[in-house]
Amino acid sequence: MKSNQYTLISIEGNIGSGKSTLLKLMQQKYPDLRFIPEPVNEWQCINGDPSLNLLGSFYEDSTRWAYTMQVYAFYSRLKHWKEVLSDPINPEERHLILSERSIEADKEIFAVNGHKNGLINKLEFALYEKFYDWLCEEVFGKKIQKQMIIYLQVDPEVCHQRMQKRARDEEKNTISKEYLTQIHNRHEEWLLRETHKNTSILVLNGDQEFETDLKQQQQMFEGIDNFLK
Ligand code: TTP
Repeated sequence: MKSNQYTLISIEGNIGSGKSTLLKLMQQKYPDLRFIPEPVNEWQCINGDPSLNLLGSFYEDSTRWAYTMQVYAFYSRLKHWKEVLSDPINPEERHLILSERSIEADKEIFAVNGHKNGLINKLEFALYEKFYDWLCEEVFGKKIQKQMIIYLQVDPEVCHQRMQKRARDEEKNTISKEYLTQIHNRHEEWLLRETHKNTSILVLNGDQEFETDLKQQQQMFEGIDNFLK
């Protein structure tokens, strides 16, 4: 691998599957990686103004806001990526970047699902794809040499229970089990049935509680350690 190239490791999975928890645990275990958290809080409060809540608007009127939500998710993620990629490279580092979801997942999961179920119309999807293709090439170019995906596969019913427990205001009464099943099916299609170039995929079952169950955690990390070797 060239000195300015990275491998991207992204944690993928349904809403409420436990990606943030896994990212936090991985941050503790592998402090030598670069990390990119997901900028959800930026979607809830544009310009620091809680009355400009894009995530809330999206769930209140998904057809009106789905395209805008995806454009802004793309923009905010790209901004973080640029920052991380512009940090000087330490000659000792492992050239691995760990991220909660990825720009590709935002498109493959949320934009494609929104397009399939009519929340994003044909014109909006064509525009989204145009700047997606161009900007990804501009920002990543040859910097990401390889991609590794950790797919946290969780039953949509379990995701629903975890979501109720964390009770994010915007999602509480708006995300149905049907929507979680759609998002789950889209993950399965994208990660298990479509072909991927230059990408390895680890499927981890996350149905069992793993935040507090150390035995379960240890089992998951055996898989992750092997995958990252
Ligand atoms: P997730 O990326 O699933 O994050 P999470 O915090 O729910 O994940 P976990 O519980 O596994 O830690 O989504 C955050 C919210 O943003 C969720 O309501 C779905 C929404 N969203 C979109 O609508 N479009 C997008 O492109 C993304 C990335 C998220």
